[in-house]
Amino acid sequence: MADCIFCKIAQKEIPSNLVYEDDQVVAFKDLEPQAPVHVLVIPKKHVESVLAFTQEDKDLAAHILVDVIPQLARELGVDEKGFRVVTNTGEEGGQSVKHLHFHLLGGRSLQWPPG
Ligand code: IU
Repeated sequence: MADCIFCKIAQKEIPSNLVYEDDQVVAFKDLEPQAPVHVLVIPKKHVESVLAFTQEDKDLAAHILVDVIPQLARELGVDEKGFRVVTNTGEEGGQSVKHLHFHLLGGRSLQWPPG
């Protein structure tokens, strides 16, 4: 989508610190990391949030959650001690970029509840 910064990152029109890529998904290091491990996992296609998923996106959603995130957690070394996956949604959910992204955070003891 034009003017979507995460679409531009996915298309490599804007540089990022990529840690994973396949035909449907990219993951890159968050520019303002909130934990020693903080990457964003995004679909290459523009989806605004989980609310915008359609039935056609079931395989994509499963791919992100079943394949990509667990693989990345292992590769980034946070699988044994634990990590958090967050997708902020909408204004009160704290979503600042309107392209679906899953934060994968780990490498320190995380507090609950979040602010
Ligand atoms: P949020 O859940 O929509 O607030 O998360 C957006 C995240 O995207 C936030 O952690 C930013 O630091 C991050 N980010 C980035 O890594 N690179 C960018 O070019 C932009 C935002 I814009």
